[in-house]
Amino acid sequence: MSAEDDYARRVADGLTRAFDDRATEELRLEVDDARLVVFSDHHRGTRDGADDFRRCERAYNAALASYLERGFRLAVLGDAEELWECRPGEVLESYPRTLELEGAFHAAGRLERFWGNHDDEWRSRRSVARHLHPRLPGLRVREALKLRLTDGGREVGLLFLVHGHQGTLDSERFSWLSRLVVRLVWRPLQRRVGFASTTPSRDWALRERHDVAMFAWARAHPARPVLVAGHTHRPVFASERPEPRIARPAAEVRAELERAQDTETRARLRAELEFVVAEERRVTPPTPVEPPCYFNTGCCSFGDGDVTGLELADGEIRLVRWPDEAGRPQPVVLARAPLREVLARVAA
Ligand SMILES: [Mn+2]
Repeated sequence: MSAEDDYARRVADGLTRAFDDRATEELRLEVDDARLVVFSDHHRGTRDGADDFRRCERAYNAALASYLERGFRLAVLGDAEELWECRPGEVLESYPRTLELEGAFHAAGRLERFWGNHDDEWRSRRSVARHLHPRLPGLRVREALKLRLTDGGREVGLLFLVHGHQGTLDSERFSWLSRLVVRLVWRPLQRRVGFASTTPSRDWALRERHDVAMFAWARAHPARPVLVAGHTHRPVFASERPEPRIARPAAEVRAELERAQDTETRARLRAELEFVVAEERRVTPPTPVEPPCYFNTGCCSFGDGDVTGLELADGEIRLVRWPDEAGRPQPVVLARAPLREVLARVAA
């Protein structure tokens, strides 16, 4: 068996274990009534140089306020707190406003919290009771959730929500070891250097492999689930993987630059060209996701302060980013698809 197959098999085993776990509950939702937003991977720290959420706090809090008002249910899909690097108490004290907003969903019975690999401390009911209950009374943190979608009472599909680290070597088998490495080696280094990062988002090859493994599990599973995960920090939406916004193609900027005469214009265009070229280099070609049985939220710890999430609303599934192009506290829909169509294609 090749290393790739072995990796994919471990991920599949991990996801199947979570899928079959008796603790994994089900929720029924009508396709047209469902109003849910899923965010993941905040990696909230202590507001120091190693805290990836700091830059995203503004966009995330704004988004929560809006979804709260519009009656959405909120799913926080794991790695909300960065507990490999920091202690629970200090993290929770660092973001009182964010917790208040999440707490408002909880008070309304509209919050679902999941644990990821970086906050798997919340597997422990004692830790949850000790640290989270003072702010979120009675909260349960789960590993996974099944959403049975119905259309006029008839079941039309199954969404399986889970963080997505299940079955990975570093997260499940040696989590105590990776945690020590992060806490003792990585974090002091990151604090000094100050760049945003969390495993495995730094490793493009691993992320690619991980996306493929999660997709393969969903496609092969007899229950025909639509897997909704986070963990990779890269949004995946149906048959396309949306890419970071590129203002306009490099060729267009180049053509304009050739015609430009004055220094100011040339300087502006040259800057734009370098910007676009570097952006294009970051982008890997999309992996086709057909049937659309795997969606990824992206994350709430992008280095530029953006957050991405998945909305289920108005009979659609949508990938959104906050803030909008102009930096205003509004969502931009990066991709959308009718939910019935997605579920029908997965069931076929
Ligand atoms: Mn993770």
